[in-house]
Amino acid sequence: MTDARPRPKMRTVGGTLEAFEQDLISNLYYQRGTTLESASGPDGYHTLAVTVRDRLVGRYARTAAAHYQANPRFVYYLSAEYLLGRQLRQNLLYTGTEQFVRPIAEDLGVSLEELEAYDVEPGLGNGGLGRLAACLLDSMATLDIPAVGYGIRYEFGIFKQAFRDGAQVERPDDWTFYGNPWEFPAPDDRQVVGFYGSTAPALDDPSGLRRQWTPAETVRGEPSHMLVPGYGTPTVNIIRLWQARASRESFDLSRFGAGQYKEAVEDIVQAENISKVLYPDDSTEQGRELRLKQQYFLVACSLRDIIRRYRLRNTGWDAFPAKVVIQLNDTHPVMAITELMRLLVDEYRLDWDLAWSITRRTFNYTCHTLLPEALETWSVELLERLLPRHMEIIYSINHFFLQEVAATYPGDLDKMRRLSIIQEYPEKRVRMAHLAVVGSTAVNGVAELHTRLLAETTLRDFAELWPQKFHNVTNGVTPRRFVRLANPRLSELITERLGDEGWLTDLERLDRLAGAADDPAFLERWREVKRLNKVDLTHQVERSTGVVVDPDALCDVMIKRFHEYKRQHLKLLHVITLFNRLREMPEMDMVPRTVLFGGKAAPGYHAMKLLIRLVNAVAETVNTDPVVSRHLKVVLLPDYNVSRAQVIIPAADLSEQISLAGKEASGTGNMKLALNGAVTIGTLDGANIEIRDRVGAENFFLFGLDAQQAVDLRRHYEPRAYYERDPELRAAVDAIASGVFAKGDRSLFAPVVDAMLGRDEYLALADYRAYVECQDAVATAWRDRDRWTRMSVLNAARTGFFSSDRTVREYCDKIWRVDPVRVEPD
Ligand code: GL7
Repeated sequence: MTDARPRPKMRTVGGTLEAFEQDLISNLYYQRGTTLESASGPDGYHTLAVTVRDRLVGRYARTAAAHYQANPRFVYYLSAEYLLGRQLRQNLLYTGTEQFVRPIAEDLGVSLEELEAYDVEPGLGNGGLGRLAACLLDSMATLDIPAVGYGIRYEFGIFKQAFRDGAQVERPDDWTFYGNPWEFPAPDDRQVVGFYGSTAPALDDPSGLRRQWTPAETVRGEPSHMLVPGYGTPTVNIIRLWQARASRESFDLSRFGAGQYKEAVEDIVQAENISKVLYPDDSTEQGRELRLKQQYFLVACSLRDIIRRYRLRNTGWDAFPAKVVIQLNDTHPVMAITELMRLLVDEYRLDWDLAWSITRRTFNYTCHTLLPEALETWSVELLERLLPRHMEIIYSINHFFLQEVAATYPGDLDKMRRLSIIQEYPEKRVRMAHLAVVGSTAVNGVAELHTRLLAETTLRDFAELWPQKFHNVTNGVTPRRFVRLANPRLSELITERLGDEGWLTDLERLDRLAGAADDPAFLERWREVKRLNKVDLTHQVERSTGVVVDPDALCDVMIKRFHEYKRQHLKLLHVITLFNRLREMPEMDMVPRTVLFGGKAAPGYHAMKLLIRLVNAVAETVNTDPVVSRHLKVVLLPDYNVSRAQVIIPAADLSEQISLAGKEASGTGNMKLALNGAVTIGTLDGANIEIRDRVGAENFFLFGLDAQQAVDLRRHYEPRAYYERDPELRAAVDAIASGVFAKGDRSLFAPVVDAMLGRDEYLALADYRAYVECQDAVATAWRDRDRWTRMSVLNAARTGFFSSDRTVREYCDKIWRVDPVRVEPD
C-alpha cells in the first residue's frame, strides 16, 4: 500500500479506515482464499461486499435483540415481487464506508465503478409494484418499524431484454450464477408445504367445519434473508425469501441404480420448479398451476414463519392480531387468508368463529390496479385439485359472508352475485380480490384517484357495504436510492443549499429550495448538474445502442413496462409527427430532442412486443436520416431495470406520464422523475394529479381527457373520425401503414395500425391532438432556459410529499398501528 493521499481519520458507524482495510484483507484471504496479488475482479467485489455487509450484521443482531425485548407489533409484508436494485452502493452509503473504499481502491489500482460492475441487481419483480415493495421496506427500516418482508427467491428473475432486428428477445436472468454475497441462508427455519391430496372430516368436530387435509406431495421451503438497513438509524430489518427444495425422499435411488437417470430426479425437478422463475407463462394449464403453486408456497412458508416468530414471545392466540399485522401486496399472496384459517381451525383446533375473527383482524390488502382483467381469479377446478382443503375453506368463508350480505340487503340476489367470492359464469372461479376484501380489516388504493375509482367502480359493492374499510395511501419512493444514490450531484447541491442532509429523511424540507428558483446563480448550477447527468446518460446510451446523442437536447423520457394503457404508441405518434414535420420542412427551427424509451413487454404480450419492434424501427429510421437526426434522436434502451433507472432519471428533462386517465393506479416513476427535476407531461391519471396539485399547474404540462370524459367517450368512440379529421395524425398513422419503418413491408406493422383505427382501446387517437399541442408548448417553454430551470427546481422542491417515508407513516397511522422500536446505536 502506498500513501497516495490523506486518509480520513474519523471514526464512523462503519468503524475506522484501518479496521475496514484489515477486514478487507482478511476476508479476501479467508473467504475467497486468495491474496491481493492474485485477486480477480470478482474476488475484489465479493470481498468488498462481505466486508460492507458485515458492518450491517451487528446492527441486525441488535435490531433482533431490541425486537425480542420489546415484543412489539410487527408488520409482515407479503409480496410476490421485490425489485431491490443493486446493494453495494446502498450499503456503502448506509454504513458510511464509501469514504474508505475510494482511497483503498485507488491504492490498489481499481475503481469502485469497476467493482460495482459485478454487483448484480436481483430482478425479483416486474415493475412498479415490486419496486414499491422495496421502497416501503427501506422506509420501514428507516423509521424503525419492526417489519419483515416475505417473498420468493426466484432462481431466475425478470428476463434480460435484448433486441434482435428490433424485436425483443428474452434471456434468462441467472442472477445468482456467481453467488449472492448479500444473502444469508437460514436452513434451520425451513418449512414443509403440502399440495394436492384429499380431505376428510375431523372426527371430534360436530360443526363439520374442521377437517383434515392429507397432501399428496410435499415440498420444502428454504429461507434465506437479505438485510434491509434503515438510513441514519441502526435498525436493520430483513426480507426473507423462500426457495423450493425437494424433500429428501424425492430422489429415487433405485431408479438411478437402474440407469433411469431422468426419472430418478423427476420429483426433484418438479418440486424445485416452484421457485424457478418469476411469473411462469400462464397461457397453459401447467403454467397456471405453477403460478398458483408459487403463491401458496410463499404464503404457507411465510405464515408458518410468522407463527414461529409470534410464539417466541407469546402464548395463546388472543394476542395474535395485536402482535401481527400482515399486509397483502396485491392479490398474489391472498391465499394466506385461507391458509391462516386452515392452520387455526384444523391444526391448532380453534373454533371457526374465533379463527375468523383473528384472521380478519390480522390481514390488510393493498390493491394496485383498476383494470378488471388484472384482478386475479383462480378456477375452482384447479383449486380443488391443488389445494382441496383451501377450496372448502373458501366455500365456508363465502357461505358466512353471503349470510351477512343477505342480512344487510334482504332479497337482493344480484348484489349477492356481485359480491360473492365465487364467480359462477362463464365458469366457476374464485375472485381473489373479493377474498382479500372479505378477509381484511383495511383495504387501500395507492393514489387518491385510484382509491376513489376503486370505491366507485371496481370494488363498489364492497365500498358500499363496508365504507370504513377503504383507505387511501398514496405511493411514495425512497429518496435515498432515487435521489441520493442515483443523483449524487443534485444531492450535493441540495445539501449545500439547505445546510445539511436532513432532507434525506424529511423530504418535505425540499420546499425550502423554492426560494432558490429565483436565484440565477442557483439556476445555473442546477442546469450544470442536469447537464453532467445527461452527459453520463449519453455515454450509457452510446455504449448500449451505438447511438450518439446530444447532451444539450431536451431529454424526453418514457420509462415503464410496455402496456397498451400506458400508451407508448401515443408517444410514438408524436415522434412520427416530429419526423414528418422535419421531413417536410428541413429548415424548420425545432427544439433538439432525444426521446428515450425504456421498458420490457411481457413475453406473451404480442401486441406490445410488436410495438417494441416499431419503436426500434422508428428509431432506426429517425437516427439515420441525415436531416431529421440533427434535431431528433430516438432510443429504446435495452433491458430497463432499477440500475438503468438510476442513470436515466437524473438526466431527464421531460417525464412522460401519458396513460389514459382512469387506468394507471398510481405510478411511481412519475414521482422519481419529478424529484429529480424533470417536468411532467401527463394526463389526470393516478398520482399525476397529486403531483400537479403540489408543483402547481404552471409547472406541469397537462393534456387529455379526464377519467370521466374517457368513460363517456368510450361509449360511442370512433377512432377513424379523429384520423380523418386531423391531417398530422393521419400522416403519422399512414407512415406506419406505408412501411417506411419496415423497409417497405406494409404487413409487419399492420396490426398496430388496425388496433389504432379499429378499437383504439385506450383512446390514443382522441388524445393525440391535445398531446401534440401540449408537446409544442413544452418546446416553447424549453427555449426559455430560465423558465424551464425554474420549473425543474419547483418540481423537485414541491414533491417531498412523495417520499415513501410519508407513505409508511400513513400506513402506520391509518392501518398498521405499529410503533417504532429504537435500536441501540453503533
Ligand atoms: C402497479 C400499478 O400499475 C402502478 O400504477 C402502481 O404505481 C404500482 C404500485 O402501486 O402498482 N400495479 C401492478 O400490477 N404493477 C404496478 O406497477 C405491476
